[in-house]
Amino acid sequence: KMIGPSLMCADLGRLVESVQTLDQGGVDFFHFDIMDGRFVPNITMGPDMLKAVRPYTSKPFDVHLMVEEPDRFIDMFADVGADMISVHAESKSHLQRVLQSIRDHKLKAGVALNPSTPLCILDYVMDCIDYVCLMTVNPGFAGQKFIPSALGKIADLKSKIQASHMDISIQVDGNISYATIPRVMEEGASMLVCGTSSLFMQDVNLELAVTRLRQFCHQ
Ligand code: S6P
Ligand code: MG
Repeated sequence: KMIGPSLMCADLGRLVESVQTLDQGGVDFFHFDIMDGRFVPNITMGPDMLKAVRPYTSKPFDVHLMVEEPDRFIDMFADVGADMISVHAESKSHLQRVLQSIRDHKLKAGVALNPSTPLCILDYVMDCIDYVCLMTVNPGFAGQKFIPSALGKIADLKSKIQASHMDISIQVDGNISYATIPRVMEEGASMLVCGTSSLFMQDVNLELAVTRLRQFCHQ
């Protein structure tokens, strides 16, 4: 199972230090939440942040674009060292076109789905994607509650992927905690985006938190 810290949940005043601790702690990728204040009612990180921390780890950078027009930002994030980019199916961009443009940059392409969005939206792009980011909360904020219907959706997505014979990973994002990890893993999730629920907790230091989480996920 792959662990990817959601860096918007880190102590941004000590971002480099946190990235180094997580890198040494053995995380598998870093998840960057990019928002435009339109697709979701919040604003977080931008390309300069990726650029600033890129020298401190060689782990893959996963960019989650929660923006209305993702096609406008692919070049921008490819240039600052993204390795994989997910775009929301609910955005205004032409989905197949933007996925192809991510792959044209030789990056892994993902589709992110809001909790209420049906899986059939993936029907005709299964051959264009490397991963699906299933939101298990509504996008926009850290610290929200897990939406229970997401569990059945992971299982349905797993069946869909098997039927397609494609090599597509299932990423889950939103309230991924010690309580929800065993359940999402059982349904077929292999990439866990970890935020305030499992890694960035007020009373646990980051080094300890990452060690514990890795042990838990790999036992
Ligand atoms: C939400 C964003 C996520 C969160 C993550 C936070 O808009 O896409 O990546 O940062 O879910 O984790 P938690 O444990 O606070 O829900
Ligand atoms: Mg995210």
